[in-house]
Amino acid sequence: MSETIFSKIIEGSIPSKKVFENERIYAFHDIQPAAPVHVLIVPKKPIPSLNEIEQADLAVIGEIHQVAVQLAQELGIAESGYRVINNCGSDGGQTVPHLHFHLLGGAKLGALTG
Ligand code: IU
Repeated sequence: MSETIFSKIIEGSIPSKKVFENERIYAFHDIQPAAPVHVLIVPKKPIPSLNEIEQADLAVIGEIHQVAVQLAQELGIAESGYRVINNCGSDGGQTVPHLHFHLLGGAKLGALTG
């Protein structure tokens, strides 16, 4: 699997505003926030996109959602609500080919559009 900028962020060779890390997951503030709270939650394994997930990856994808809830609580948006999004592929708006989930909140978010 190819290295992306997220691999460099995870290994620390590119700085980031980290909010969570364990053996399997790294989360940091998005460099171009689309909402008052905008965190990216990333599996350390460089899975290119949701299309490439395997059976063995299902646990970490569940854990990413558990981390999203924990971070929503820590960042003060759990009660008011938030969104967890994955963009997959070109039409889905994915720009970095390393699987990641956006945690967005802190304001009333717009309706999803197609
Ligand atoms: P996307 O779903 O692949 O479009 O999301 C990529 C996100 O990664 C996007 O919101 C960027 O602002 C963000 N990002 C970043 O936080 N730091 C970086 O160095 C790069 C992209 I490149």
